[in-house]
Amino acid sequence: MSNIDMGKKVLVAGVGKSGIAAAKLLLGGGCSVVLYDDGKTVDDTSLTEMFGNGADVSMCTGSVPEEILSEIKYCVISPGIPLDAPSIRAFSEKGIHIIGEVELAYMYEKGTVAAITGTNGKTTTTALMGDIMKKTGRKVFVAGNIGLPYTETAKETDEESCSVLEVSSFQLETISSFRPFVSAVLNITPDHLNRHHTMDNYIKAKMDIAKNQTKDDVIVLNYEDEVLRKEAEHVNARVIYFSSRHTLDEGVYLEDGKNIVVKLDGGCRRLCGTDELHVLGIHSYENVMAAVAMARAMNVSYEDIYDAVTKFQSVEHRIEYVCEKNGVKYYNDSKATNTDAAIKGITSMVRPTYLIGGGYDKQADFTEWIQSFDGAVKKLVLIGETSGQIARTCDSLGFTDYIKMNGLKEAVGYCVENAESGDAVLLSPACASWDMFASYEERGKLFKKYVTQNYANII
Ligand code: UMA
Repeated sequence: MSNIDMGKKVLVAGVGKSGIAAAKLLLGGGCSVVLYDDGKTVDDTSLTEMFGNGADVSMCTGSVPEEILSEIKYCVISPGIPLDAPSIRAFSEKGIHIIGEVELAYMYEKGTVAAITGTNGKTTTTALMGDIMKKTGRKVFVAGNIGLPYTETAKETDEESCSVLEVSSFQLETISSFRPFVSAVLNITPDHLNRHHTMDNYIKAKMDIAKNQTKDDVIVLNYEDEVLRKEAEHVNARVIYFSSRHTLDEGVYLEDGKNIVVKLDGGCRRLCGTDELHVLGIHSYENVMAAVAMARAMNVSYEDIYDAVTKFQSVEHRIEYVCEKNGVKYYNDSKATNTDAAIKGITSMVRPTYLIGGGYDKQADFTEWIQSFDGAVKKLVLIGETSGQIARTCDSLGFTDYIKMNGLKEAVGYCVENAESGDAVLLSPACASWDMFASYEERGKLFKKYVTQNYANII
Protein backbone atom coordinates (compact mmCIF):
# COMPACT_ATOMS: atom_id res chain seq x y z
CA MET A 1 0.00 0.00 0.00
CA SER A 2 1.52 3.31 -1.00
CA ASN A 3 -0.40 6.31 0.29
CA ILE A 4 -2.25 5.10 3.35
CA ASP A 5 0.13 3.89 6.06
CA MET A 6 -0.45 0.89 8.26
CA GLY A 7 -1.79 1.71 11.67
CA LYS A 8 -3.53 4.87 10.50
CA LYS A 9 -7.18 5.58 11.25
CA VAL A 10 -9.12 5.87 7.98
CA LEU A 11 -12.64 7.13 7.44
CA VAL A 12 -14.77 5.11 5.01
CA ALA A 13 -17.83 7.00 3.76
CA GLY A 14 -20.82 4.89 2.69
CA VAL A 15 -21.64 1.52 4.17
CA GLY A 16 -22.79 -0.21 1.00
CA LYS A 17 -20.92 -2.86 -1.02
CA SER A 18 -17.95 -0.60 -1.76
CA GLY A 19 -17.59 0.79 1.76
CA ILE A 20 -17.66 -2.64 3.37
CA ALA A 21 -15.12 -4.05 0.89
CA ALA A 22 -12.86 -0.98 1.28
CA ALA A 23 -13.02 -1.27 5.08
CA LYS A 24 -12.02 -4.95 4.92
CA LEU A 25 -9.09 -4.13 2.67
CA LEU A 26 -7.92 -1.35 5.01
CA LEU A 27 -8.31 -3.52 8.12
CA GLY A 28 -6.30 -6.26 6.38
CA GLY A 29 -3.61 -3.63 5.70
CA GLY A 30 -3.32 -2.85 9.41
CA CYS A 31 -5.40 0.34 9.47
CA SER A 32 -8.21 1.10 11.88
CA VAL A 33 -11.49 2.09 10.26
CA VAL A 34 -14.25 4.54 11.12
CA LEU A 35 -17.30 3.87 8.98
CA TYR A 36 -19.47 6.86 8.17
CA ASP A 37 -22.89 6.95 6.55
CA ASP A 38 -25.36 9.82 6.07
CA GLY A 39 -28.35 7.60 6.62
CA LYS A 40 -27.48 4.09 7.69
CA THR A 41 -26.29 2.81 11.03
CA VAL A 42 -24.69 -0.53 11.83
CA ASP A 43 -24.77 -1.86 15.40
CA ASP A 44 -21.83 -3.54 17.13
CA THR A 45 -23.20 -7.05 16.59
CA SER A 46 -23.48 -6.47 12.83
CA LEU A 47 -20.00 -4.91 12.75
CA THR A 48 -18.62 -8.08 14.36
CA GLU A 49 -20.53 -10.22 11.86
CA MET A 50 -19.15 -8.17 8.95
CA PHE A 51 -15.55 -7.72 10.07
CA GLY A 52 -14.92 -10.39 12.68
CA ASN A 53 -14.30 -10.30 16.41
CA GLY A 54 -11.90 -7.64 17.63
CA ALA A 55 -11.72 -5.79 14.28
CA ASP A 56 -10.63 -2.18 14.82
CA VAL A 57 -13.76 -0.66 13.30
CA SER A 58 -16.43 1.73 14.59
CA MET A 59 -19.50 3.38 13.09
CA CYS A 60 -20.71 7.00 12.92
CA THR A 61 -24.01 8.04 11.38
CA GLY A 62 -24.90 11.63 10.44
CA SER A 63 -21.72 13.20 11.84
CA VAL A 64 -18.22 12.28 13.01
CA PRO A 65 -17.05 13.59 16.41
CA GLU A 66 -14.32 16.26 16.23
CA GLU A 67 -11.84 14.22 18.28
CA ILE A 68 -12.06 11.38 15.72
CA LEU A 69 -11.85 13.74 12.73
CA SER A 70 -8.70 15.33 14.09
CA GLU A 71 -6.90 11.95 13.92
CA ILE A 72 -7.91 11.25 10.30
CA LYS A 73 -5.93 12.02 7.13
CA TYR A 74 -7.85 9.97 4.55
CA CYS A 75 -11.48 9.33 3.72
CA VAL A 76 -12.32 6.58 1.22
CA ILE A 77 -15.56 7.59 -0.47
CA SER A 78 -18.15 5.20 -1.96
CA PRO A 79 -19.17 5.94 -5.55
CA GLY A 80 -22.78 6.79 -4.69
CA ILE A 81 -21.77 9.75 -2.50
CA PRO A 82 -21.29 13.00 -4.42
CA LEU A 83 -18.13 15.00 -3.74
CA ASP A 84 -20.32 18.00 -2.96
CA ALA A 85 -22.34 16.18 -0.28
CA PRO A 86 -22.28 18.36 2.88
CA SER A 87 -20.53 15.65 4.93
CA ILE A 88 -17.76 15.18 2.34
CA ARG A 89 -17.29 18.93 1.99
CA ALA A 90 -16.96 19.19 5.74
CA PHE A 91 -14.29 16.43 5.78
CA SER A 92 -12.36 18.19 2.98
CA GLU A 93 -12.49 21.49 4.85
CA LYS A 94 -10.81 19.72 7.79
CA GLY A 95 -7.92 18.88 5.44
CA ILE A 96 -8.90 15.22 5.04
CA HIS A 97 -7.91 13.78 1.62
CA ILE A 98 -10.84 12.21 -0.20
CA ILE A 99 -9.93 9.17 -2.28
CA GLY A 100 -12.25 6.93 -4.24
CA GLU A 101 -12.82 3.25 -3.57
CA VAL A 102 -11.37 2.41 -7.02
CA GLU A 103 -8.24 4.43 -6.28
CA LEU A 104 -7.80 2.57 -2.98
CA ALA A 105 -8.12 -0.77 -4.76
CA TYR A 106 -5.62 0.31 -7.43
CA MET A 107 -2.98 0.81 -4.71
CA TYR A 108 -3.03 -3.00 -4.38
CA GLU A 109 -3.13 -3.82 -8.12
CA LYS A 110 -0.16 -5.92 -9.33
CA GLY A 111 -1.37 -7.06 -12.74
CA THR A 112 -2.76 -5.56 -15.95
CA VAL A 113 -5.91 -3.46 -15.90
CA ALA A 114 -8.50 -3.25 -18.67
CA ALA A 115 -11.16 -0.68 -17.77
CA ILE A 116 -14.43 0.09 -19.50
CA THR A 117 -16.72 3.08 -19.18
CA GLY A 118 -19.43 4.75 -21.25
CA THR A 119 -23.04 5.73 -20.68
CA ASN A 120 -24.40 2.43 -21.95
CA GLY A 121 -23.12 -1.03 -22.69
CA LYS A 122 -20.33 -1.08 -20.11
CA THR A 123 -21.67 -4.01 -18.09
CA THR A 124 -22.10 -6.18 -21.20
CA THR A 125 -18.70 -5.19 -22.60
CA THR A 126 -17.02 -5.83 -19.25
CA ALA A 127 -18.63 -9.27 -18.94
CA LEU A 128 -17.59 -10.16 -22.51
CA MET A 129 -14.06 -8.83 -22.06
CA GLY A 130 -13.84 -10.93 -18.88
CA ASP A 131 -14.90 -14.03 -20.85
CA ILE A 132 -12.33 -13.32 -23.56
CA MET A 133 -9.51 -12.86 -21.06
CA LYS A 134 -10.47 -16.09 -19.24
CA LYS A 135 -9.91 -17.97 -22.53
CA THR A 136 -6.22 -17.03 -22.32
CA GLY A 137 -5.79 -19.07 -19.13
CA ARG A 138 -4.73 -16.01 -17.11
CA LYS A 139 -6.15 -15.31 -13.67
CA VAL A 140 -8.95 -12.82 -14.40
CA PHE A 141 -10.94 -10.58 -12.03
CA VAL A 142 -14.13 -9.00 -13.35
CA ALA A 143 -15.09 -6.23 -10.94
CA GLY A 144 -16.14 -2.61 -10.39
CA ASN A 145 -19.50 -1.04 -11.17
CA ILE A 146 -20.63 -4.43 -12.54
CA GLY A 147 -21.43 -5.30 -8.91
CA LEU A 148 -18.28 -6.70 -7.30
CA PRO A 149 -16.23 -3.92 -5.67
CA TYR A 150 -12.67 -3.65 -7.02
CA THR A 151 -11.49 -3.42 -3.38
CA GLU A 152 -12.70 -7.00 -3.00
CA THR A 153 -10.46 -8.38 -5.76
CA ALA A 154 -7.43 -6.07 -5.99
CA LYS A 155 -5.46 -7.79 -3.23
CA GLU A 156 -5.68 -11.14 -5.07
CA THR A 157 -3.99 -9.80 -8.22
CA ASP A 158 -0.48 -10.82 -9.30
CA GLU A 159 1.90 -9.89 -12.11
CA GLU A 160 0.23 -12.29 -14.55
CA SER A 161 -3.38 -11.49 -13.66
CA CYS A 162 -5.79 -9.21 -15.44
CA SER A 163 -8.45 -7.03 -13.80
CA VAL A 164 -11.32 -6.29 -16.16
CA LEU A 165 -13.18 -3.37 -14.59
CA GLU A 166 -16.43 -1.60 -15.29
CA VAL A 167 -15.92 1.96 -14.05
CA SER A 168 -18.69 4.52 -13.71
CA SER A 169 -18.36 8.31 -13.89
CA PHE A 170 -19.00 8.28 -10.12
CA GLN A 171 -15.94 6.09 -9.63
CA LEU A 172 -13.75 7.97 -12.11
CA GLU A 173 -14.43 11.29 -10.39
CA THR A 174 -12.23 10.27 -7.47
CA ILE A 175 -9.26 8.53 -9.09
CA SER A 176 -5.81 10.05 -8.98
CA SER A 177 -3.23 7.46 -10.12
CA PHE A 178 -5.55 4.78 -11.61
CA ARG A 179 -4.02 3.86 -14.98
CA PRO A 180 -5.48 1.08 -17.11
CA PHE A 181 -3.23 -0.45 -19.77
CA VAL A 182 -6.28 -0.63 -22.04
CA SER A 183 -9.34 1.54 -21.53
CA ALA A 184 -12.58 1.90 -23.48
CA VAL A 185 -15.19 4.62 -23.61
CA LEU A 186 -18.19 3.17 -25.43
CA ASN A 187 -20.39 6.26 -25.83
CA ILE A 188 -21.31 9.44 -23.98
CA THR A 189 -24.90 10.68 -23.87
CA PRO A 190 -26.60 12.73 -21.12
CA ASP A 191 -26.94 10.82 -17.83
CA HIS A 192 -26.47 11.43 -14.11
CA LEU A 193 -26.79 15.18 -14.65
CA ASN A 194 -28.25 15.64 -11.17
CA ARG A 195 -24.91 14.40 -9.83
CA HIS A 196 -22.47 15.97 -12.32
CA HIS A 197 -24.62 19.11 -12.91
CA THR A 198 -23.30 19.76 -16.46
CA MET A 199 -22.60 17.63 -19.50
CA ASP A 200 -19.01 18.96 -19.54
CA ASN A 201 -18.44 17.68 -16.00
CA TYR A 202 -19.91 14.31 -16.96
CA ILE A 203 -17.69 14.04 -20.07
CA LYS A 204 -14.66 15.04 -18.03
CA ALA A 205 -15.38 12.37 -15.41
CA LYS A 206 -15.71 9.70 -18.12
CA MET A 207 -12.56 10.80 -19.97
CA ASP A 208 -10.59 10.73 -16.72
CA ILE A 209 -10.29 7.01 -17.44
CA ALA A 210 -7.43 8.09 -19.75
CA LYS A 211 -5.91 10.85 -17.66
CA ASN A 212 -2.92 8.78 -16.46
CA GLN A 213 -2.52 6.74 -19.65
CA THR A 214 0.64 7.26 -21.71
CA LYS A 215 1.55 6.51 -25.32
CA ASP A 216 2.37 2.94 -24.21
CA ASP A 217 -1.30 2.40 -23.32
CA VAL A 218 -4.38 2.03 -25.50
CA ILE A 219 -7.80 3.64 -25.46
CA VAL A 220 -10.67 2.14 -27.47
CA LEU A 221 -13.26 4.67 -28.62
CA ASN A 222 -16.51 4.65 -30.57
CA TYR A 223 -15.90 6.34 -33.93
CA GLU A 224 -19.63 7.09 -34.28
CA ASP A 225 -19.67 9.22 -31.14
CA GLU A 226 -18.80 12.82 -32.02
CA VAL A 227 -17.97 13.72 -28.43
CA LEU A 228 -15.46 10.90 -28.28
CA ARG A 229 -13.86 11.78 -31.63
CA LYS A 230 -13.28 15.28 -30.24
CA GLU A 231 -11.98 13.99 -26.91
CA ALA A 232 -9.58 11.66 -28.78
CA GLU A 233 -7.50 14.73 -29.68
CA HIS A 234 -6.60 15.21 -26.01
CA VAL A 235 -5.61 11.70 -24.94
CA ASN A 236 -2.02 10.45 -24.66
CA ALA A 237 -2.77 6.77 -25.28
CA ARG A 238 -2.87 5.11 -28.70
CA VAL A 239 -6.47 5.36 -29.96
CA ILE A 240 -8.16 2.33 -31.52
CA TYR A 241 -11.61 3.07 -32.92
CA PHE A 242 -14.55 0.76 -33.48
CA SER A 243 -17.37 1.68 -35.81
CA SER A 244 -20.82 0.33 -36.65
CA ARG A 245 -21.22 2.57 -39.75
CA HIS A 246 -17.83 3.27 -41.29
CA THR A 247 -15.13 1.16 -42.85
CA LEU A 248 -12.04 2.17 -40.92
CA ASP A 249 -8.44 2.30 -42.18
CA GLU A 250 -7.42 1.05 -38.74
CA GLY A 251 -9.72 -0.37 -36.08
CA VAL A 252 -12.64 -2.78 -35.70
CA TYR A 253 -15.78 -2.26 -37.78
CA LEU A 254 -19.05 -3.71 -38.91
CA GLU A 255 -19.04 -4.52 -42.62
CA ASP A 256 -22.41 -4.46 -44.43
CA GLY A 257 -24.12 -4.66 -41.02
CA LYS A 258 -23.23 -8.34 -40.77
CA ASN A 259 -19.50 -8.99 -40.43
CA ILE A 260 -17.12 -7.93 -37.68
CA VAL A 261 -13.82 -7.01 -39.28
CA VAL A 262 -10.54 -6.32 -37.48
CA LYS A 263 -8.05 -4.12 -39.33
CA LEU A 264 -5.08 -3.56 -37.03
CA ASP A 265 -1.28 -3.37 -37.26
CA GLY A 266 -1.23 -3.91 -41.01
CA GLY A 267 -3.50 -7.00 -40.98
CA CYS A 268 -7.17 -7.31 -41.90
CA ARG A 269 -9.47 -10.23 -41.11
CA ARG A 270 -13.15 -11.02 -40.69
CA LEU A 271 -13.61 -12.19 -37.11
CA CYS A 272 -17.20 -13.45 -37.33
CA GLY A 273 -20.66 -12.81 -38.70
CA THR A 274 -23.27 -11.12 -36.52
CA ASP A 275 -25.46 -14.20 -37.12
CA GLU A 276 -22.92 -16.14 -35.03
CA LEU A 277 -23.56 -13.90 -32.00
CA HIS A 278 -26.24 -14.44 -29.31
CA VAL A 279 -26.70 -10.70 -28.69
CA LEU A 280 -29.05 -8.51 -30.71
CA GLY A 281 -28.93 -5.03 -32.21
CA ILE A 282 -26.29 -2.56 -33.40
CA HIS A 283 -25.57 -1.40 -29.83
CA SER A 284 -24.68 -5.01 -28.93
CA TYR A 285 -22.37 -5.34 -31.94
CA GLU A 286 -20.67 -2.12 -30.79
CA ASN A 287 -20.04 -3.67 -27.37
CA VAL A 288 -18.60 -6.77 -29.03
CA MET A 289 -16.33 -4.67 -31.27
CA ALA A 290 -15.07 -2.67 -28.27
CA ALA A 291 -14.17 -5.86 -26.42
CA VAL A 292 -12.51 -7.29 -29.55
CA ALA A 293 -10.38 -4.14 -29.95
CA MET A 294 -9.38 -4.24 -26.26
CA ALA A 295 -8.52 -7.92 -26.48
CA ARG A 296 -6.36 -7.43 -29.58
CA ALA A 297 -4.58 -4.58 -27.77
CA MET A 298 -3.77 -7.18 -25.11
CA ASN A 299 -2.51 -9.62 -27.75
CA VAL A 300 -5.26 -12.19 -27.26
CA SER A 301 -5.38 -14.65 -30.18
CA TYR A 302 -8.19 -14.43 -32.75
CA GLU A 303 -9.16 -18.02 -31.88
CA ASP A 304 -9.71 -17.18 -28.19
CA ILE A 305 -11.61 -14.00 -29.08
CA TYR A 306 -13.82 -15.83 -31.59
CA ASP A 307 -14.58 -18.57 -29.11
CA ALA A 308 -15.62 -16.13 -26.38
CA VAL A 309 -17.71 -13.75 -28.50
CA THR A 310 -19.65 -16.50 -30.25
CA LYS A 311 -20.52 -18.17 -26.93
CA PHE A 312 -21.44 -14.95 -25.07
CA GLN A 313 -25.08 -14.55 -23.92
CA SER A 314 -26.66 -11.21 -22.95
CA VAL A 315 -26.31 -10.23 -19.30
CA GLU A 316 -29.10 -10.24 -16.71
CA HIS A 317 -31.36 -7.15 -16.74
CA ARG A 318 -30.23 -6.06 -20.24
CA ILE A 319 -33.04 -6.89 -22.70
CA GLU A 320 -33.08 -10.25 -20.89
CA TYR A 321 -35.64 -12.71 -22.20
CA VAL A 322 -37.65 -13.88 -19.18
CA CYS A 323 -40.35 -16.25 -20.44
CA GLU A 324 -43.30 -16.74 -22.78
CA LYS A 325 -46.72 -17.11 -21.15
CA ASN A 326 -49.97 -17.49 -23.11
CA GLY A 327 -48.16 -16.27 -26.24
CA VAL A 328 -46.83 -13.10 -24.52
CA LYS A 329 -43.03 -12.68 -24.32
CA TYR A 330 -41.59 -10.96 -21.24
CA TYR A 331 -38.29 -9.05 -21.27
CA ASN A 332 -36.39 -7.53 -18.35
CA ASP A 333 -34.39 -4.43 -19.30
CA SER A 334 -34.16 -2.99 -15.78
CA LYS A 335 -30.57 -1.90 -16.55
CA ALA A 336 -32.05 0.75 -18.91
CA THR A 337 -31.59 3.48 -16.30
CA ASN A 338 -31.50 6.33 -18.84
CA THR A 339 -33.37 7.25 -22.00
CA ASP A 340 -30.55 6.28 -24.35
CA ALA A 341 -30.46 2.71 -23.01
CA ALA A 342 -34.26 2.55 -23.02
CA ILE A 343 -34.36 3.60 -26.69
CA LYS A 344 -32.16 0.57 -27.42
CA GLY A 345 -34.59 -1.57 -25.42
CA ILE A 346 -37.77 -0.55 -27.22
CA THR A 347 -36.20 -0.46 -30.69
CA SER A 348 -35.00 -4.07 -30.21
CA MET A 349 -38.62 -5.27 -29.83
CA VAL A 350 -40.23 -6.93 -32.84
CA ARG A 351 -43.74 -7.31 -31.27
CA PRO A 352 -46.41 -4.83 -30.14
CA THR A 353 -45.18 -3.96 -26.66
CA TYR A 354 -46.53 -3.14 -23.21
CA LEU A 355 -43.69 -0.97 -21.94
CA ILE A 356 -43.19 -0.40 -18.20
CA GLY A 357 -41.25 2.84 -17.61
CA GLY A 358 -40.53 5.54 -15.04
CA GLY A 359 -38.58 5.69 -11.79
CA TYR A 360 -36.06 7.87 -9.95
CA ASP A 361 -35.86 11.49 -11.14
CA LYS A 362 -32.45 12.32 -12.64
CA GLN A 363 -33.85 15.43 -14.36
CA ALA A 364 -33.80 13.72 -17.74
CA ASP A 365 -35.76 14.76 -20.82
CA PHE A 366 -37.95 11.90 -22.10
CA THR A 367 -38.82 13.38 -25.53
CA GLU A 368 -36.45 11.27 -27.65
CA TRP A 369 -37.42 8.09 -25.82
CA ILE A 370 -41.14 8.64 -26.50
CA GLN A 371 -40.40 9.62 -30.11
CA SER A 372 -38.49 6.35 -30.57
CA PHE A 373 -41.66 4.30 -29.82
CA ASP A 374 -42.61 4.72 -33.48
CA GLY A 375 -45.81 2.64 -33.24
CA ALA A 376 -44.16 -0.17 -31.27
CA VAL A 377 -45.72 0.67 -27.89
CA LYS A 378 -49.26 -0.61 -27.35
CA LYS A 379 -49.39 0.84 -23.84
CA LEU A 380 -46.83 2.74 -21.79
CA VAL A 381 -47.33 1.72 -18.16
CA LEU A 382 -45.87 4.40 -15.89
CA ILE A 383 -44.55 3.98 -12.37
CA GLY A 384 -42.39 5.94 -9.95
CA GLU A 385 -41.28 9.49 -9.27
CA THR A 386 -41.06 10.49 -12.95
CA SER A 387 -44.47 9.16 -14.04
CA GLY A 388 -46.07 12.62 -13.97
CA GLN A 389 -43.27 14.21 -15.99
CA ILE A 390 -43.28 11.40 -18.56
CA ALA A 391 -47.09 11.67 -18.87
CA ARG A 392 -46.80 15.41 -19.53
CA THR A 393 -44.14 14.80 -22.18
CA CYS A 394 -46.42 12.16 -23.79
CA ASP A 395 -49.27 14.71 -23.85
CA SER A 396 -47.10 17.35 -25.46
CA LEU A 397 -46.04 14.85 -28.17
CA GLY A 398 -49.59 13.59 -28.77
CA PHE A 399 -48.89 10.07 -27.47
CA THR A 400 -51.97 9.09 -25.48
CA ASP A 401 -51.56 5.33 -24.91
CA TYR A 402 -50.25 5.56 -21.39
CA ILE A 403 -51.54 4.66 -17.97
CA LYS A 404 -50.17 5.42 -14.48
CA MET A 405 -49.86 2.62 -11.92
CA ASN A 406 -48.95 2.71 -8.24
CA GLY A 407 -45.95 0.43 -8.39
CA LEU A 408 -44.18 -2.35 -10.26
CA LYS A 409 -46.39 -5.13 -8.91
CA GLU A 410 -49.55 -3.38 -10.08
CA ALA A 411 -47.92 -2.53 -13.43
CA VAL A 412 -47.01 -6.18 -14.09
CA GLY A 413 -50.54 -7.22 -13.05
CA TYR A 414 -52.00 -4.77 -15.57
CA CYS A 415 -49.75 -6.06 -18.39
CA VAL A 416 -50.51 -9.72 -17.64
CA GLU A 417 -54.23 -8.94 -17.71
CA ASN A 418 -54.20 -6.91 -20.92
CA ALA A 419 -51.41 -8.24 -23.17
CA GLU A 420 -52.57 -10.59 -25.92
CA SER A 421 -50.86 -13.50 -27.62
CA GLY A 422 -48.20 -12.07 -29.98
CA ASP A 423 -47.45 -9.09 -27.71
CA ALA A 424 -44.33 -8.41 -25.65
CA VAL A 425 -44.05 -6.94 -22.16
CA LEU A 426 -40.85 -5.02 -21.58
CA LEU A 427 -39.60 -3.47 -18.35
CA SER A 428 -37.27 -0.74 -19.67
CA PRO A 429 -37.74 2.20 -17.31
CA ALA A 430 -35.46 4.92 -18.78
CA CYS A 431 -34.84 5.89 -15.14
CA ALA A 432 -32.74 4.71 -12.22
CA SER A 433 -34.49 2.59 -9.61
CA TRP A 434 -33.65 4.44 -6.41
CA ASP A 435 -37.10 5.98 -5.80
CA MET A 436 -38.62 2.55 -5.08
CA PHE A 437 -35.84 -0.03 -5.06
CA ALA A 438 -32.31 -0.46 -3.72
CA SER A 439 -30.91 -1.11 -7.20
CA TYR A 440 -31.83 -1.89 -10.79
CA GLU A 441 -30.99 -5.52 -9.97
CA GLU A 442 -33.66 -5.62 -7.27
CA ARG A 443 -36.16 -3.99 -9.66
CA GLY A 444 -35.38 -6.55 -12.40
CA LYS A 445 -35.56 -9.54 -10.07
CA LEU A 446 -38.90 -8.32 -8.67
CA PHE A 447 -40.23 -7.88 -12.21
CA LYS A 448 -39.40 -11.52 -12.99
CA LYS A 449 -40.92 -12.63 -9.69
CA TYR A 450 -44.17 -10.71 -10.29
CA VAL A 451 -44.49 -12.16 -13.79
CA THR A 452 -44.17 -15.70 -12.42
CA GLN A 453 -46.52 -14.98 -9.48
CA ASN A 454 -49.21 -13.53 -11.75
CA TYR A 455 -49.28 -16.64 -13.92
CA ALA A 456 -49.22 -18.90 -10.87
CA ASN A 457 -52.37 -17.02 -9.72
CA ILE A 458 -54.04 -17.41 -13.13
CA ILE A 459 -53.41 -21.18 -13.14
N1 UMA B 1 -24.73 7.23 1.12
C1 UMA B 1 -24.40 8.29 1.97
N2 UMA B 1 -24.51 9.56 1.44
C2 UMA B 1 -24.93 9.82 0.16
C3 UMA B 1 -25.24 8.71 -0.67
C4 UMA B 1 -25.12 7.43 -0.16
O1 UMA B 1 -24.02 8.10 3.12
O2 UMA B 1 -24.98 10.99 -0.24
C5 UMA B 1 -24.62 5.87 1.67
C6 UMA B 1 -25.95 5.13 1.64
O3 UMA B 1 -26.73 5.40 2.81
C7 UMA B 1 -25.50 3.68 1.58
C8 UMA B 1 -24.12 3.75 0.90
O4 UMA B 1 -23.75 5.13 0.84
O5 UMA B 1 -25.36 3.09 2.86
C9 UMA B 1 -24.22 3.22 -0.50
O6 UMA B 1 -23.03 3.45 -1.22
P1 UMA B 1 -23.09 3.44 -2.80
O7 UMA B 1 -24.28 4.21 -3.28
O8 UMA B 1 -21.76 3.86 -3.35
O9 UMA B 1 -23.44 1.91 -3.14
P2 UMA B 1 -22.57 0.57 -3.12
O10 UMA B 1 -23.44 -0.47 -2.54
O11 UMA B 1 -21.24 0.77 -2.52
O12 UMA B 1 -22.48 0.27 -4.70
C10 UMA B 1 -21.52 0.96 -5.50
C11 UMA B 1 -22.18 1.37 -6.82
N3 UMA B 1 -23.31 2.24 -6.58
C12 UMA B 1 -23.41 3.47 -7.09
O13 UMA B 1 -22.56 3.94 -7.81
C13 UMA B 1 -24.64 4.25 -6.75
C14 UMA B 1 -22.63 0.14 -7.59
O14 UMA B 1 -23.08 0.55 -8.88
C15 UMA B 1 -21.44 -0.80 -7.79
O15 UMA B 1 -21.90 -2.00 -8.39
C16 UMA B 1 -20.80 -1.12 -6.43
O16 UMA B 1 -20.43 0.10 -5.77
C17 UMA B 1 -19.52 -1.96 -6.59
O17 UMA B 1 -18.50 -1.26 -7.25
C18 UMA B 1 -24.49 0.48 -9.11
C19 UMA B 1 -24.97 1.71 -9.86
O18 UMA B 1 -26.16 1.96 -9.86
C20 UMA B 1 -24.80 -0.73 -9.95
N4 UMA B 1 -24.07 2.47 -10.54
C21 UMA B 1 -24.46 3.62 -11.32
C22 UMA B 1 -24.90 3.20 -12.73
O19 UMA B 1 -24.49 2.12 -13.19
O20 UMA B 1 -25.61 4.00 -13.38
C23 UMA B 1 -23.26 4.54 -11.47
